[in-house]
Amino acid sequence: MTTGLWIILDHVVALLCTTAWFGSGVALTLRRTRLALACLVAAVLVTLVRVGTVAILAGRGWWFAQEKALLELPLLGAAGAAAVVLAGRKLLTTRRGQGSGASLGGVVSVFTAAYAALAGLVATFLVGYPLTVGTALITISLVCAGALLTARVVTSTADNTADVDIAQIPEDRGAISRRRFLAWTSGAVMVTAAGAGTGLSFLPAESVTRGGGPGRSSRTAVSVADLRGADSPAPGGTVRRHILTAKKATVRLPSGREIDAWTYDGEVPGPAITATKGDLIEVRLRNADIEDGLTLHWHGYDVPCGEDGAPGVTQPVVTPGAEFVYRFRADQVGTYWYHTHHASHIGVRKGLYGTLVVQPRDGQRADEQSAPQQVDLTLPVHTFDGTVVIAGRDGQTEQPASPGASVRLRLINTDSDPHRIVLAGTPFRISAVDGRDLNQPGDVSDIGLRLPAGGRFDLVFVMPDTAVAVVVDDDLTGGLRLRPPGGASARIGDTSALPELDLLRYGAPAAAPFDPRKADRHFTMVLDRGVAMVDGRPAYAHTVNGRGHPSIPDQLVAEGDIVRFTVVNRSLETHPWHLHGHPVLLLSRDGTPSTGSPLWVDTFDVRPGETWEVAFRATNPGIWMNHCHNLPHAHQGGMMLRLCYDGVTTPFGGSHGRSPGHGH
Ligand SMILES: [Cu+2]
Repeated sequence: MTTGLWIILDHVVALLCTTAWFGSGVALTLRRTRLALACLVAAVLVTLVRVGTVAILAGRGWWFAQEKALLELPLLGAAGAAAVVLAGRKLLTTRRGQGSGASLGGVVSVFTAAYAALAGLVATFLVGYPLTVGTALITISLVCAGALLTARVVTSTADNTADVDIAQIPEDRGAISRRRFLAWTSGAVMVTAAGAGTGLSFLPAESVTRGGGPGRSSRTAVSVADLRGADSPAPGGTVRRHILTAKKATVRLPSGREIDAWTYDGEVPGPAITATKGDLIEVRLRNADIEDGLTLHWHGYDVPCGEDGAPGVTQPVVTPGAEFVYRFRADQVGTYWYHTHHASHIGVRKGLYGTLVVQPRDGQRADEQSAPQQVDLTLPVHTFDGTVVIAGRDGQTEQPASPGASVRLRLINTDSDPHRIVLAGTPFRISAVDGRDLNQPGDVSDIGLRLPAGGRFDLVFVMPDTAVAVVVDDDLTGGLRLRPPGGASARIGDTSALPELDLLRYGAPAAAPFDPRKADRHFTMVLDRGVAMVDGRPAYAHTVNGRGHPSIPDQLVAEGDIVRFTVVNRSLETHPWHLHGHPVLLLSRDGTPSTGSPLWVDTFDVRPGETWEVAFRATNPGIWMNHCHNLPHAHQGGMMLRLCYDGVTTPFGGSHGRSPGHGH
């Protein structure tokens, strides 16, 4: 069973556990002795099952179980044991026909166990990992407050009904004043503890984590504003100049449907930018009427930091009437894309994206040279109001392709959720992932491919005599059909049952350019949901190590470092993790090492319960966004932090920067 399923099962058991303890408490107060006993037995059993599920989660990784093992279970265990002793014994004697079954201690201890179970569940959902002293103090105080309040209610009810059995009110005044003193003192202690806990949780975080490496050195500072791209092409290259004007536009899709889009140049997707390796790409971005402002980020393209398009970090946001010129050499061959990085959960969704494809300089790739025809299609997949639009076309589109033609389909996921891609009708190879060629990719067929948000696959095959279909999300009414001229239409069966290809086992291994075991720095990012500050406001955030942007500490690296990330997903949603400026090498998933071709990616999908190890070499100085590419998670939810090179500063304090006062 996957860790994701164990997480869900543990939540279900925790819920059952809470219900059973509350059930027992309520039945006790209602004098339903048999029911109370049954619920108590059930509660104890479910609590024991919970110990088992937490133990299994701990086995999968301490991150998954920390607050459950250190806070929830001890609290529940203590209260539950008291309940068994105080209420259980009484209930058993009652079953044999003596007494009413309820006692003050019994009722209070059973309810306290119920509060402990509930508090644990709430702590998991609201706070999660890591457990802090503040959280622990607040939780314990709340449970104790619940216990005291219950005792108060039970005694006063018993006073009113003159029920000696349940209350066993001490008669002498001395005892009453002792009880009052005890109640006041414990109340005061609880309030203090809760206050201290709350105070502790508002303490500012460390502004920087070093990942086990040295701290900041005294080296001379470089500003990101000076880390700009080359201003001339490589010998033999040309300059590719574009002016992109961002504006709102009504775009008419082939089906006749109109969408209110935000566009680069009135088009969705924006103008395709293409180049040959060594060319200089120069893009002048102008903003006509996007009030929120925007930027251009070159997704997966390792441009110098000043060209990266992170507002408030590498440049100011481009407001209406303003412009920004991006200039860099096309040194990386492959399939990439560009999009705004400002409030991108709205901007990209509404259409501020386009494609970037760089071809090798020395003509075709070896395997494509002998082909009579070449078909090279760039296919960004985007969803507008629930409709999948491929390369600007909705519905099903057809494309002619001669038998024997060498075909390359460049699929780009410009959405925030993964897409399932099936290429039906021919065996094919995944020749590149995220723009980088794989080592000895083999032929596959009848298989589903999971394309993470922001990711790219280059699918390569020789066109057969019959039609070929690209099916997205198993929807046979849409997608793309390649058809030999005069050939029959593709007859494609249901694709939803096809298994998913595991890229970590695809292709042949090859030596890495560095030894990832000798990492200079190692950062762990535990992804979760919880209450945290996001951009100065409390939110039910998507958190990294319990915090939201911009309160997540910066990760400090030095140029030349080998850096390792452990990314753990405790939440119930997929997080496509994306580091700017560097591809990362996938090392392992859930402890199982990658055995296929080296996979250098800029986005990897961390599904619920998964733990990924990745590594990269810090060779591109700058201040880089490191975030979830589910854009609402990043920009609304706060799942975004920065990787900072030692000695690099930014003059732009803005939306992606740390809060004022944390500048460098
Ligand atoms: Cu996410």
